[in-house]
Amino acid sequence: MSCQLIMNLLILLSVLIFEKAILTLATATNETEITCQTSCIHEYGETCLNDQSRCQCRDGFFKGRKVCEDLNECASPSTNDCHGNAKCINLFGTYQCTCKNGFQGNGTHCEDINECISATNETRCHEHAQCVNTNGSYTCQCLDGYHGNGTYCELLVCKEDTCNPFHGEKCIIEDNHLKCTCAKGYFKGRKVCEDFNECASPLNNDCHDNAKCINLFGSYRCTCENGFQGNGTHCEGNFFLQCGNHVKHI
Ligand SMILES: *[C@@H]1O[C@H](CO)[C@@H](O)[C@H](O)[C@H]1NC(C)=O
Ligand SMILES: *[C@@H]1O[C@H](CO)[C@@H](O)[C@H](O)[C@H]1NC(C)=O
Ligand SMILES: *[C@@H]1O[C@H](CO)[C@@H](O)[C@H](O)[C@H]1NC(C)=O
Ligand SMILES: *[C@@H]1O[C@H](CO)[C@@H](O)[C@H](O)[C@H]1NC(C)=O
Ligand SMILES: *[C@@H]1O[C@H](CO)[C@@H](O)[C@H](O)[C@H]1NC(C)=O
Ligand SMILES: *[C@@H]1O[C@H](CO)[C@@H](O)[C@H](O)[C@H]1NC(C)=O
Ligand SMILES: [Ca+2]
Ligand SMILES: [Ca+2]
Repeated sequence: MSCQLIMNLLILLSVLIFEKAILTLATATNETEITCQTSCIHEYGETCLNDQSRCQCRDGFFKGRKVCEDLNECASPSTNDCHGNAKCINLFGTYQCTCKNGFQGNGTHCEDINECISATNETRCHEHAQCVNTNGSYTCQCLDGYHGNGTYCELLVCKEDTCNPFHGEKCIIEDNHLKCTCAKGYFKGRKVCEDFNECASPLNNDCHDNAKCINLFGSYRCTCENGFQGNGTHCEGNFFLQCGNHVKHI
């Protein structure tokens, strides 16, 4: 007998003894239970059935062609309980819900963060702006009399070059914006401001009945007619002329 043969026999003997021991243990307790519990691989998504008869795919997995495969709970809202304002993140064997930006909570419940009342309040918006909380975010709105994007607000002032007064324009502040409109004495033409003829109707001027209305670019003037004197809105008969006429009639 060679040494190699003895070694082989010894190995065979120990294997036989080991198998006998397993067999004894199996009959002593429950054979299928042992088979199920030792063969189901948790890491592969398997678990032992309640009756210990066989392996099945555990929660978070589904039966694939060969093995249990990860279930994408995020694919349908019916397979996860993430809040409408939460992001669903699929993980191997499970999933995770995290509130979207601008929301806070545990993922199954998320609520809007009121950025306007948080500690960093003052730095969010410009000093001349108001913080307005919105669902999922916030905005900064320049206060009345200021304009800008909210992170920077500028005092609204009409400057000389804001509008063109030579074209009858006037600068005004409307809806927190600088705006050019037609000044008094002008009306909005097709493109530019055009002169308004106040003399076309007595309703549009205050010239006296005995005055002549003269239309000007952007305004008008009233001059008393011959034989009358005054400032145009009020004209009186010229005393000397009247007197002269009077003399003539005699
Ligand atoms: C094994 O044990 C399970 C419960 O643990 C039992 O339902 C089943 O009948 C048992 N099988 C045998 C063969 O004893
Ligand atoms: C998540 O938060 C909501 C509201 O605070 C609470 O009702 C719910 O039980 C929480 N869910 C978990 C899983 O903690
Ligand atoms: C934050 O801003 C809001 C409105 O803009 C204001 O009512 C509140 O007092 C401010 N809070 C702090 C801590 O400055
Ligand atoms: C907030 O916005 C989310 C979408 O981002 C919407 O699902 C939710 O209904 C809104 N909540 C309110 C109170 O308007
Ligand atoms: C707001 O306006 C200021 C000045 O024009 C600019 O520097 C800043 O980048 C703007 N911020 C945003 C968020 O648009
Ligand atoms: C024109 O003269 C009348 C009478 O003297 C006076 O009442 C009126 O205020 C004057 N109008 C103007 C625009 O000066
Ligand atoms: Ca999953
Ligand atoms: Ca908000």
